[in-house]
Amino acid sequence: MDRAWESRKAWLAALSAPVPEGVNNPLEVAAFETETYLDAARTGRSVRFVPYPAMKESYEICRQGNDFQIKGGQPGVLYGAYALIRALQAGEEIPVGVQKPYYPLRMLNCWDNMDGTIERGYAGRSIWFEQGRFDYDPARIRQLGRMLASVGINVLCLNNVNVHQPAQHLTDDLLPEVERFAAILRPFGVRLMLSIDFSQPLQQGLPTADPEDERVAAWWRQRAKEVWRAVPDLAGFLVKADSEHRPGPNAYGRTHAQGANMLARAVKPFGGVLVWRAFVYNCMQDWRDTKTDRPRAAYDLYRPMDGQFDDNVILQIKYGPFDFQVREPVSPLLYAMPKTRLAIEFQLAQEYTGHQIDLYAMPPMWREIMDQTGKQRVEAIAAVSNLGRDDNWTGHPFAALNLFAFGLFAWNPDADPERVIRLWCQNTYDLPAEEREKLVSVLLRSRAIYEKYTAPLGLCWMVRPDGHYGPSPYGYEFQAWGTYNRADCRGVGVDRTAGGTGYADQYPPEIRDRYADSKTCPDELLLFFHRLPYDFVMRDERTLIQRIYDDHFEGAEAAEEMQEALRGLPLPPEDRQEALTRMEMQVRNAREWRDVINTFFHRFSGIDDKKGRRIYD
Ligand code: GCV
Repeated sequence: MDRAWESRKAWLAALSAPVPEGVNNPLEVAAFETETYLDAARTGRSVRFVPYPAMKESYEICRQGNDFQIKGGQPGVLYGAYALIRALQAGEEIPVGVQKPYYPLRMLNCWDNMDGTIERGYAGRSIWFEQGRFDYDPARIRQLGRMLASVGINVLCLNNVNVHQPAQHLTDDLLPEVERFAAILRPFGVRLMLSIDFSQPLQQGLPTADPEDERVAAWWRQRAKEVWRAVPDLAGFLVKADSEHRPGPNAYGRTHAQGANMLARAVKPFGGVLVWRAFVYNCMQDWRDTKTDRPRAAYDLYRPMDGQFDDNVILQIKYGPFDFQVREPVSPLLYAMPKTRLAIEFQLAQEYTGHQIDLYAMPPMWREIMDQTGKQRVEAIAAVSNLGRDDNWTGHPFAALNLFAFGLFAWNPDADPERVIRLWCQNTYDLPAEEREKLVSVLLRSRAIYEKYTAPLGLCWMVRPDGHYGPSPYGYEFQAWGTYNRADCRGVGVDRTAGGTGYADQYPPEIRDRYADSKTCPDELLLFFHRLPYDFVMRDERTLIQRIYDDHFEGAEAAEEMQEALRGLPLPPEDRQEALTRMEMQVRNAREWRDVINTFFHRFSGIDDKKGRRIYD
């Protein structure tokens, strides 16, 4: 078995020895990790563990000089051990006192297909599926468990929400395989979840998948029984229904609450949760129809159902009303379902954010989102995985930062983006402080830079259709996906105020009012909420068109500056090579975006750049 991945430990650089087989539970892993890292004989440091089951995922670190004590439940002690190692490795203050995760459910959603491909995967093939079956190196899955536990992620959904081969996961012959996989992750406090296909009873010979039909409900109860018999600590099922051609309850005239509750009741006896995705919209829209507005869809559908979901249903909502765009306002649904358990969904896979070629460190974006949603409304968090079989796990070696940071934000949504980025750098590379700070600064700026050279001012969707890399300002304009910028010679943007599609009215009044007025709407969302002429004067007194030109020139220039900064960094050779190769592609991509978008708007507006920079005709 090729073990090249072993030398690429993402942020676990300090942990040199692999976690051996036969380390059976979080406490044993914690003891192994601290023994290896602390090397008591050399450093004089020691750790004592005090198991305290009632603390479950929480832990408390106490310190007396070089002696540490970690008290906690399982896997709390393990989280404490990793927090201690992280802090020591970074030379940070030891997090003494009781620490408790903010979200009880902190989940990675893997869009892995059983044929070995990964939907929107940019780091190679699946780490555990190939040719319709499980195929993995157990040592690598142990390392995966260690990576997840080291940042507190406690659930991994194994298969794509688009369940293309529905029968395959839940057939009896595969359940023992699922359990073997689950057993490898168990010592790391990571439980599995499975995506299921709503229409599965049809494939198993039932004449219907109607959730109100007792035969269907009985079929799911039986399946749940078999699945939990095989994998007793399975966390639950994840469902994408009535979305992008996936089957769902609407086909039978039933609501999503009826569909979700039927499944929730099947998994309830086993302590399972039913995670139901709210990513539902009309993907067969007519572009000529200016009344239907895709961002409205989830709120319009689910808001009336608040209070109708069973208590083990969690409604999983993407952070924005579209689809993981570089810039979207926070989904209004997150404010609107007080009687429903909610999860927020992020995407680490860089589908619209540079394919793990372009640098895009997500913590600054998450900080904004967390600050806006009032995180108290949400009790679970999920992110689409950016992992794959590439030796370095994430394709771009720096993309691992996003997985690391996701875990830390899921544990503490008040996390400071700069601190998290620095902590990743410190735990990944042994760089002199000055060089490390250069890397921190590049990563910290990377999202703002990417935003500048791609779609302007909250427009979204100017990306090439299907693949979603590179510019195509009209690529989605006449398509069925509900994603329009409506640019013409008079202006650009969509009026989503009360006089337009009314989307802004879905927010609580104070937020609605801010967005609905073009004078108070934040610049970065201006064209999301308003249709404006090119000579519209913005708060900083630049015209809209000048701002578009400036951003695109500045963004492409900043990409070149990042390239320059990276060239000088003494990173490990493989990572340096990989990062520079991808940076070269990013600079090309940024120039392409700059020129395509500027030319597009120059042709429509007929207005020249005030600074006389080159815009192609
Ligand atoms: C898993 C977007 C992606 C799809 C993805 C979907 C979803 O539309 O392009 O690949 O499907 O989101 O989140 O379900």
